[in-house]
Amino acid sequence: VHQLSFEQRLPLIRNKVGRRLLEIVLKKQSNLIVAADVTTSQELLSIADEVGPQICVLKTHADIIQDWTDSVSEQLVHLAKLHHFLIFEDRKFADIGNTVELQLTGGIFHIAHWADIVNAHIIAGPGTIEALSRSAEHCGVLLLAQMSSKGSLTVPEYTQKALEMAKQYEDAVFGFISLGCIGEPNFLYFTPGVHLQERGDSLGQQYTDPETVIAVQGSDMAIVGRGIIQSSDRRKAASTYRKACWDAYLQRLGDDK
Ligand code: UP6
Repeated sequence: VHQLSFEQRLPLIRNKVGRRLLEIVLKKQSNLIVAADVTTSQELLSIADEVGPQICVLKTHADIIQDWTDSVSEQLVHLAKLHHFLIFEDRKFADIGNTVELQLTGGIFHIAHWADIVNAHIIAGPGTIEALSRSAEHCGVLLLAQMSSKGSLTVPEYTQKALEMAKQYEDAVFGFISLGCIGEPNFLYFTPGVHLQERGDSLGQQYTDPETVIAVQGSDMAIVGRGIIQSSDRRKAASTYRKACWDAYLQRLGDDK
């Protein structure tokens, strides 16, 4: 668990997008990421507008949007600029490098055109990251080192391999999807499966509260989906989660901060 502040860690981050993210985090005092898991562009854009002021990153799954067009990404980028957040397409790339390159740039999503952050499994080896790192000038990469779901195969040796691979691609990779802090302070740790009320769902998701994830397990960014998305007042829920996540970060630094 790192007690260095985000200010202290900012210059340690090699990837440009990672540093930009920390600037936003510090400015907005928000280490909250909302997972906008909805199926229409209208819902996606209205969530981005509603929770935008409270978040540092909006996480998307473009492939669950039933009416995706380039215009959706254009409007999303507009809202990201307006509310000052980054866009993270949670595509979880996992194929050989050549296919990943096509998936990143082609299809109907053109992810490389609008995503600030993408992520990848390490199962296929470094070629996956190599393909993503070619766009690293304007895109940062996160590696999946652990998962929140029950029965995940990310055993400690696997998590270690993710760390080793990240170090080889530090210009592109600036952090991990993990359950907490798993390595050095020059990487950032993003944790999904965060909820203030629930303990899980019927399909193996396992939830932890923001305080445990950030103050105890040492994660940096909390990714919250249904905890906010299913709330009747998303603005208020986002504000509650933002405060809980930021307080947990301050708690980790020590109360004298
Ligand atoms: N996600 C996880 N666990 C992981 C990796 N990614 O839940 O290990 C993603 C899911 C979803 C979000 O794809 O978009 O984080 C969690 O949503 P929830 O808060 O509604 O469960």
